[in-house]
Amino acid sequence: MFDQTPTELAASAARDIAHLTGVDQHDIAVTLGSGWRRAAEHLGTTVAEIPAEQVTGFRTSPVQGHTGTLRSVRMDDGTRVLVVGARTHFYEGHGVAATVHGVRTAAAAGVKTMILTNGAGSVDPERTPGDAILIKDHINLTAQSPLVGATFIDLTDLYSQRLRDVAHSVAPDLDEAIYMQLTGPHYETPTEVKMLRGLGGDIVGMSTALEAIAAREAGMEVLGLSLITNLAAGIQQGALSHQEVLDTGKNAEATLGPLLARIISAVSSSR
Ligand code: 8IG
Repeated sequence: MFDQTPTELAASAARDIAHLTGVDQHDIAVTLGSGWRRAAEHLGTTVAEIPAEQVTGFRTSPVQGHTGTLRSVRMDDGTRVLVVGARTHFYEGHGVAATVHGVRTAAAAGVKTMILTNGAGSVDPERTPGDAILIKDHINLTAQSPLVGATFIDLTDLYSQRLRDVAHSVAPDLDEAIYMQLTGPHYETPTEVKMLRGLGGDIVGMSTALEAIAAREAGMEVLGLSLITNLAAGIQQGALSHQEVLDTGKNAEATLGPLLARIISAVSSSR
């Protein structure tokens, strides 16, 4: 497997998905981050759900709160949604190619619209944990790129204005934020959070930016959604815990599912 290029590996994974789900092509893919896990239940009819480890290059996540399946959902209008519940984070140490394999697999499965969701901390004290937010742009602070060689991809409209407009058409109150990706897995120090505020970002997490870049390279349109699960270190009183992140996610689940379903329906009818 290690002598395959990332593109070949993604093509194998897409063949596995077609074979295991019986669905040859998907239209939209959504990667489920912290708090977004149950959203898939609202999208439509689950045609097939497969354990991630049965698909080339995917692995089950060791993190509690991250699920490990791929799901093929048929929406009422016939749109095929690939729900990627297995995300490899950069902090797992498998390298940047493994981190964006899910996105490249979606592209190889025919997907034209990539929806990336995550949980994030807010470096802005005015934002409220439990709120969902649209990603407007990112600052990639991983010092990594999923692209190798002279691949000078334009990122001017990375988080598509068109798709953000579509999301706003069904959820006008959704705020927008600039997402900063750090490698983690530790959270920030309070001083790092001050620095991050100075850099001009709003929220911080450990995924999404690298995936968005790979999605753009693959020619997909990208929509990013964050659930604010916590105020970043030093902004809130007391220490941060993964349990707090899980609890906020759990409490938000009931509203996030229907919200995501509304957005994906609107995206689907706008294609
Ligand atoms: I959820 O406060 C979540 N992910 N780096 N900082 C970073 N990642 C996060 C945070 C946070 N909350």
